[in-house]
Amino acid sequence: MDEREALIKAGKIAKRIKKEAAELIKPGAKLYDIAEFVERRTVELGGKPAFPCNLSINEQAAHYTPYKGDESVLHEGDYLKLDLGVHVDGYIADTALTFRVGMEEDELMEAAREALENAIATVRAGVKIREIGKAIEETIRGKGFNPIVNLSGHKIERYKLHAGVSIPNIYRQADTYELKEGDVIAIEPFATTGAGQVIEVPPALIFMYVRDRPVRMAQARRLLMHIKREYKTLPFAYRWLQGFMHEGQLKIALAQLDRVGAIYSYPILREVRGGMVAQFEHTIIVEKEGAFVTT
Ligand SMILES: [Co+2]
Repeated sequence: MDEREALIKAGKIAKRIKKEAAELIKPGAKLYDIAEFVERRTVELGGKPAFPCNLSINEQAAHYTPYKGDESVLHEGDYLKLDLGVHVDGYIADTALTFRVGMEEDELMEAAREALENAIATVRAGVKIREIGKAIEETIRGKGFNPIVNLSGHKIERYKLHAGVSIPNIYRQADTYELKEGDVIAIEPFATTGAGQVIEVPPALIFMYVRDRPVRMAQARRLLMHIKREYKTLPFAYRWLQGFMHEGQLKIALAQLDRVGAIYSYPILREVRGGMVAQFEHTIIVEKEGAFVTT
């Protein structure tokens, strides 16, 4: 299977899971069950999770993933962002959509969805990425909402979810990177009723390996080896490690690995004024005359 085939396969799996997961999204559904379903289906359909299933609600923009013992449930009217990643041999599909639990799509969701459509319409080889930011910003502001300015899409490479280039959600003169044929990018506009910024809030439930670093604690060394082998350079969930060692030790080991810079932690991203947040995301292969949407 070549790169393009793997990207397309990962995208097809992600598309199918989005449809299947939609059936589970109703008042009273447990976030834990939805995340486990998404990740189990990823494997059953021939992929692997490229990152933990993110299920972020209302003012949370991203990076919530349930843990074992998590009793959180959906409530009618919640804005649920389902952000999922599938990889096939390291080739990644990253896609997200927003549900209004028990209700129809509203204008906030429409703003984010249309921003994504308009952004994709600008994509072809030779275009500067500020054109993407411009399309997103104009669409969202045109509908009376704010884009989240400190969140962005990203270039994707094999086993690298964020490969250096950020794909902006607003227009900035300085975003002059020119798209090349064959580039893989994720575009992910966020629209909010709030101020248009996110802040990090604890806890961190998602982590990623960065580099080998010396650590004192034997359990932390053992954990780091396990993480490298299982997840390579892709993000992983706290949930995936519950049961690998005693939970008290796991927390200490993760904190130690984070402190020495062996792993990154990703706290929850919350809209600064508590505004509601909607997000849509697709992964795209840049072509000479346009965009091939894999998801
Ligand atoms: Co993404």
